[in-house]
Amino acid sequence: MSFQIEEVVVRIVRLPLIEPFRVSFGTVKDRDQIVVELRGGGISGWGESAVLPFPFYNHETPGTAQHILKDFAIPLFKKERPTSPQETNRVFEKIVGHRIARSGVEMAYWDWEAKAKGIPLYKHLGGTRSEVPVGISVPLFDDINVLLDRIAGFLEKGYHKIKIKIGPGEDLKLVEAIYTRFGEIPLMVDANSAYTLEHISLFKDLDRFKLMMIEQPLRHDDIFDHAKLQREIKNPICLDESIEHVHDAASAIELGSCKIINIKPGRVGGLTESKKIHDLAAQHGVGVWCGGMLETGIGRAANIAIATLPNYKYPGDIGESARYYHEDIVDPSIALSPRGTMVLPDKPGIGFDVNLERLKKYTRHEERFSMS
Ligand code: OSB
Ligand code: MG
Repeated sequence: MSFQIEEVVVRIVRLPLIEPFRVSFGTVKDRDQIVVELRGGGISGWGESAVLPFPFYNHETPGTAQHILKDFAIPLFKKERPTSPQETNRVFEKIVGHRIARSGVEMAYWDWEAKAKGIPLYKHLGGTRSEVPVGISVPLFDDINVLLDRIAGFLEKGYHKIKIKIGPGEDLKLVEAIYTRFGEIPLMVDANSAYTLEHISLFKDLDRFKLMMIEQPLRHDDIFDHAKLQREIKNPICLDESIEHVHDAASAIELGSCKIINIKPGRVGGLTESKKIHDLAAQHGVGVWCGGMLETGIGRAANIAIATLPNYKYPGDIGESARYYHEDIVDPSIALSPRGTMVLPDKPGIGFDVNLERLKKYTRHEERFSMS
């Protein structure tokens, strides 16, 4: 196969969020999101660089991602002319960090290639299921009753996992209140790096509750202290921020820093790296699940596709469109089945159509790069 991509289109879109999403490091409001389109042979492949508005989750922002795409990733892509998404991932390894930025192009290539072969993306990725149970990530609220009512609504909808956000001062009391109201439910907590080993007594206290897992309690780049913490507590630790590459996953597994891994395709640079981490974790009996970054329907469709691989053992943070946005840019919008699952469309590629009219309505800026 030769290189057949004729043009790369980068669009900066702003899709109004239904409500702000507060976590320990800050609040995500409406923001610039990045949609990447690869055009070639009459086919459009779609991807998303799922950046947050500030460098508080990792080092990336909409500004850095646009810069890396325009000045490094797309020029490298044009120069090296990779003929597969896997080769694109390898070419982009030259770039240190900035994995969310580069992931948009890599994911779009997966969609493009699946469409060129006429098969659904999930099958192209090696997925083994056509329906996946999903969970929901619930932000922090100033009023604990609002949090409890939201959880009640999500449980009623059938979500298979409730993830709450925690941070110093908003931790044990939230878990206690949830147990008091709902008893034992499939519950996990995500600290987004808000603690240090000095808080070890909090994590020992949390062992009173049977949590599915505790996500990223310590530093965003730590693997060592998480191993110390895991040895002291019963609830399993799941790493998010700390795992950017299969090499990090190998270190974490060998050191015992976690028992579960949250794989976000954006954070690790795309679907190829997600597959590598998935496969390595499977070899070591470590289950994984698909995290989210409040993606538009484009990024979420890819998340649903990768979650069909066999070692995605836990429900991902894959909410339906209506939970994030007033209107999504894909058709049909992404909806939960009555079983609390996402059903994979039997269509080539990501399985959802990008609505070009709506995309245009929300596009603030567009840049085209010719590959010839
Ligand atoms: O840590 O998983 C996280 C959102 C923004 C930044 C970080 C995280 C999250 C979520 C939301 O938990 C997941 C989603 O619903 O997309
Ligand atoms: Mg997280």
